[in-house]
Amino acid sequence: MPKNVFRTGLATIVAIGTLAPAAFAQRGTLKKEPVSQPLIRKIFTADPSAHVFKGRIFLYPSHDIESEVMENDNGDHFNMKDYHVFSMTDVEGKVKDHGVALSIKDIPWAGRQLWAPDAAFKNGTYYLYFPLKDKQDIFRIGVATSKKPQGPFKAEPTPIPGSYSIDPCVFRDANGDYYMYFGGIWGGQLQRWKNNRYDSTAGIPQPGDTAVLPRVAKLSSDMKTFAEPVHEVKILDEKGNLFMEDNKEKRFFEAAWVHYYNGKYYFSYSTGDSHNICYAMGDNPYGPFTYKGVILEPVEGWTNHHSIVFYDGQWYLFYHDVQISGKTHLRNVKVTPLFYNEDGTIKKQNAYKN
Ligand code: FUB
Repeated sequence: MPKNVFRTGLATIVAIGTLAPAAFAQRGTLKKEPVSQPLIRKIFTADPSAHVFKGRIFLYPSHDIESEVMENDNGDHFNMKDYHVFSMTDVEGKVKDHGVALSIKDIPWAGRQLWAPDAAFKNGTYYLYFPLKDKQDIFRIGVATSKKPQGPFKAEPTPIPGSYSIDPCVFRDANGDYYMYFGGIWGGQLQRWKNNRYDSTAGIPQPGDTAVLPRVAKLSSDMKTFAEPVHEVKILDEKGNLFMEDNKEKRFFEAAWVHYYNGKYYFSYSTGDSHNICYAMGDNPYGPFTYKGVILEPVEGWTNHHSIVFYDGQWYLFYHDVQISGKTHLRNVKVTPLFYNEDGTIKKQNAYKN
């Protein structure tokens, strides 16, 4: 083991300069003791979308940077300009940085802010899906392709027609159909879209309103267009009612992820300003999904964003916090094992020991 490198929990820490005291190195700027250590320390990474391709776990995260943009509720300070792709054969092993996979300067329709991406594979081609503001400052979802999971990816000349808002998640159903889930309120602009029409004057949801719903559309066989109009995804409480905006601990905010386990579809998401990762279960990819509980309690940092993947006989939850920087817009990705109860519900995770 090289000097200044030591193992803790699920990851390897490389201390810069002199060896830091172990307790500090494990906790960084955190107030609490973490259960997992950052997977990547050379750059800031967030919103990790994990997939298994070619027998490895590939990570498609946001690449956080300090761009000196003032922090606000629209998230202007999340001013990212490219993506790196990472891979590993073991969640406790070396994480390979494959370098820049797509840069904003190579996206013809780009305005600003490359936010949380996702990826998919079909018929020999890898697809990178990404939210980005266009030149009118409206978030759209773009797609870029590569013959390799790590890229580099080449962006299509225009965003996906009919796409909007942020945080795409592409789910492959067992029959080979692909669905894109997306949306995020506040800076993610979802509240401005009603019946798939944009209203720049629509404000953020108010306490008496029904909560804004995430969206889904089946992808066409070319994986670059929607095969149908965008639908709302209903998330219901145990009585079958939609959540109201007031129910901030449970209602959808952003960061959709869909996975399938034992005959059920799991729709998980962030509650944003109340900072939970929650989940709901359903019987088909369109929902409705019934709320079941919290998967991940709030992490340090404002945002909470995750993915769930099965690899080598174990389910994993990828997520992020701000252990290295202590700043909301400079995050670091992490991973922890995920477990189910016998009835198919998910055991709640806490990213900290105390
Ligand atoms: O990384 C920018 C945004 O922060 C993501 O799109 C959201 O999900 C939140 O994590």
